[in-house]
Amino acid sequence: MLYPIMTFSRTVTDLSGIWDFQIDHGQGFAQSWYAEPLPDPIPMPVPASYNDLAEDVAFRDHYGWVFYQRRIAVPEWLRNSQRVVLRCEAVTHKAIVYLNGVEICRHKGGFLPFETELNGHLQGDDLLTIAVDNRIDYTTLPTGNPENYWGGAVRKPGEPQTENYPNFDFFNYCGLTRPVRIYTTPKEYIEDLTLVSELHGDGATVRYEVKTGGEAGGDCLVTLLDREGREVCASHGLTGELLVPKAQLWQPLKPYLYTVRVRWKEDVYELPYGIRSVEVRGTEFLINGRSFYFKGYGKHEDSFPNGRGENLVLTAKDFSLMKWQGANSFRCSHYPYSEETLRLADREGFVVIDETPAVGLAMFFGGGANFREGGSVDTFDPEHGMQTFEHHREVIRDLIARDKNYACVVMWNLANEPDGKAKGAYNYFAPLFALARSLDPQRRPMTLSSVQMAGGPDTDVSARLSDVICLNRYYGWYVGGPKLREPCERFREELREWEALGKPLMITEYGADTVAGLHDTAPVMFTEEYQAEYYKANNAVLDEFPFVVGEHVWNFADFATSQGISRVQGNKKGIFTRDRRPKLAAHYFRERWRRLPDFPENQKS
Ligand code: GCB
Repeated sequence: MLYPIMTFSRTVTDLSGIWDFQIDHGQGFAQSWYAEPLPDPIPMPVPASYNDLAEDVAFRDHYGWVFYQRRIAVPEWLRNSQRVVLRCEAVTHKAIVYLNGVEICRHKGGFLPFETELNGHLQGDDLLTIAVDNRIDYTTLPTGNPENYWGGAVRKPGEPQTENYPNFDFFNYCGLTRPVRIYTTPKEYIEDLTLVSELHGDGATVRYEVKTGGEAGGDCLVTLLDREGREVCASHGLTGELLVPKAQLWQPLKPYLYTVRVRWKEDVYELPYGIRSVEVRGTEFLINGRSFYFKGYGKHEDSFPNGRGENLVLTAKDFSLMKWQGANSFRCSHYPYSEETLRLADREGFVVIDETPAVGLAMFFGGGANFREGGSVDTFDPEHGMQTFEHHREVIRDLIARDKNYACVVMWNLANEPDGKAKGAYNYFAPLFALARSLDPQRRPMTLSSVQMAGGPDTDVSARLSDVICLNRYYGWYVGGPKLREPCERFREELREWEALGKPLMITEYGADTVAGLHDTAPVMFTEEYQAEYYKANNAVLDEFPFVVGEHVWNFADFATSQGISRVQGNKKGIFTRDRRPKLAAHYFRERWRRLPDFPENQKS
């Protein structure tokens, strides 16, 4: 799926700005709000989550439908000569799109784009309405269990959930969270482009495949341009190879991006593209044949008051802070991030673990799919398990379709903290790993992030399926805090067990809640001192094991969550505050990561 850009043959109109908005308390569809101007709208910026943009708890926590609306006009000459496409980058979680009162498409999945052609529907001055539903259940990812949730009000068993209290540890921000755009292409157009490179000696071969929409035939010219825009090599045909005699590689923090330019009939598309290789060999994670060590973070798309609304200023600041610290990577926890973030990561050389929104797949978190004994995909009843599974397949397809060409993406993470030790977990995940492996043209490593309760290599399904073992571990916080020495001894013992498996392992989460400004001479829990000591103790263990290929701290910054007795206006495990001020541990990691090489060749300390 190609990101919309302007080229010699394409236009893009960004519909970002102030839209009309109205919360639906149950009458919106009955009164056909999508057919007429909304009865009582308020102004609402797009892109943004709406939740924090009114001073009202009921508004913030609304659970159900809302309506967004604006007028659009596409010039007649453009409508007649080009294919006009409406593209929503992310609508959380379900969307129904109407033009002049007529439904033109619907979509499920709050973190990946969808698009629809407008040509047959446009009249010249058109009313665009997008109805958005933020409710989650067994058919969505994240999943939600409508009868159960984490925190919140007291409800009798069987009563439907009416509040925005999901079963995962981030606020269920929603709305038109990323841009809505109209882009145009020639009627016959380049639909998709797939790129795979292979390194040999100083050179590389870039295999490509172009998919087109329209009548077959016509010459396709694919050109590789260097950073200065000079042609390096070219090839004809919808599939082919570009031979690069002296390839400049995309390296972590030292990225080189070529441009791949495709011309087919009237259409032109250009894609920034980094040449690099990724491979797991033994217990090493190799990038361009060299053993790589992940230093960085699990993050969130979260800011005030944007919520999960795309915030490029913040993304740029986050990248700057990570560079300041010597971080080289991050994980798109717990859902696919904005494509602008990946494009920037490609440009800046940040290494990315790309994740599906499959979080909450565990009943002990009040979640959806649970894998009961008996070896079948199962929840409370089999129907629900299959619903989750089906949608999981869809998001894997859509995620890889969107992100397959990014050099920064080096690994796919298929789920966060599922119930990995339940017997049904293997039957649930094995087909998903197989699907992802068959879909990724670059054959990247696959993983999932394991919850502590899934146990060690004997019980955790990840041991059998993942190429890299990714552990979320809280030794010295949820496990054993406020002690550090004894829990870290258990951490050491656990790592010894995993070491015997012979696969590389990285920590995808470890952390301690820390209220910025709380200090003490004795490092007590929640102080900045405790957070720093926690990481020193855990890192000392990691440093003993050469098969550990990375450390991702939980979390880069404090972030909003549902309310609950263990959350103080959100999750405070950030190394930075929500407004990006460093806590004590930020300086500790700066010292550590600037010292640890990106390619350590087995000498970490
Ligand atoms: C986890 C989850 C993450 C939470 C974190 C925490 O294991 O993966 O979503 O935010 O723990 O802070 O409890």
